Amino acid sequence: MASKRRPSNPPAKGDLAASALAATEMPAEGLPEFAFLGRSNSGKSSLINGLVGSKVARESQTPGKTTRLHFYRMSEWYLVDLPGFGYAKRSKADRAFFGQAVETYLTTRQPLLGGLLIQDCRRDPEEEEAMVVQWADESNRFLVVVANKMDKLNRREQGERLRALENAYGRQVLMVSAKFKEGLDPVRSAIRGLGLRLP
Ligand SMILES: Nc1nc2c(ncn2[C@@H]2O[C@H](COP(=O)(O)OP(=O)(O)OP(=O)(O)O)[C@@H](O)[C@H]2O)c(=O)[nH]1
Ligand SMILES: [Mg+2]
Repeated sequence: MASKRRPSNPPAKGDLAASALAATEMPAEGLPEFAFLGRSNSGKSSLINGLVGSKVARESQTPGKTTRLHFYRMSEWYLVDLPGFGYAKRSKADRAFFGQAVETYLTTRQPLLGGLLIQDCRRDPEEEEAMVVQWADESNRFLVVVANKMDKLNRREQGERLRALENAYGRQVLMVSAKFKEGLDPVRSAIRGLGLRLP
């Protein structure tokens, strides 16, 4: 019978390499990392799956499901799915802890090149999104801003929301539908521009 064991060196693209809260649980090889940030339910995991081309990240039916930092092994880098911020139903103590794990990761993690901030295109950026932009500016890290769920709007509304969001962020915003895999090429190009290979 064929062995079910997959070769572990190197792991297949998109393999979950670590599910971590503390730095000691994170990959230690020092490979570049690129993080997906955004409010809970904004579509981080769905976008990751769309970009990687297979179902690697777990998509939630219940918001706030991604509670740890998930490290997915890509070719010579790690894609990091972060717990969503702004999820109100969790206890205060938990929220502080998850918030703390993400904050420590963002501010101290050496191999972190930058991130992708994803938000629902129907919403305006709020304090959390502003904090992510500030983090990227202050720590000199690359940031791509993505507005997801464009399939919820008609073409005219899409144009209006794109203008409003680019105005609010003062930078380029990429409109996508993670669900229908629309608008993903510019997102891929931005990530590849960092020298990170995608399938
Ligand atoms: N209509 C539509 N729904 C989407 C899209 N992207 C994601 N969703 C839905 O939104 C919900 C949340 O998606 P996830 O990818 O799990 O969101 P997440 O940001 O990873 O959420 P957390 O892990 O809880 O932080 C799921 O029900 C998805 O099916 C999209 O482009 N269009
Ligand atoms: Mg998720």
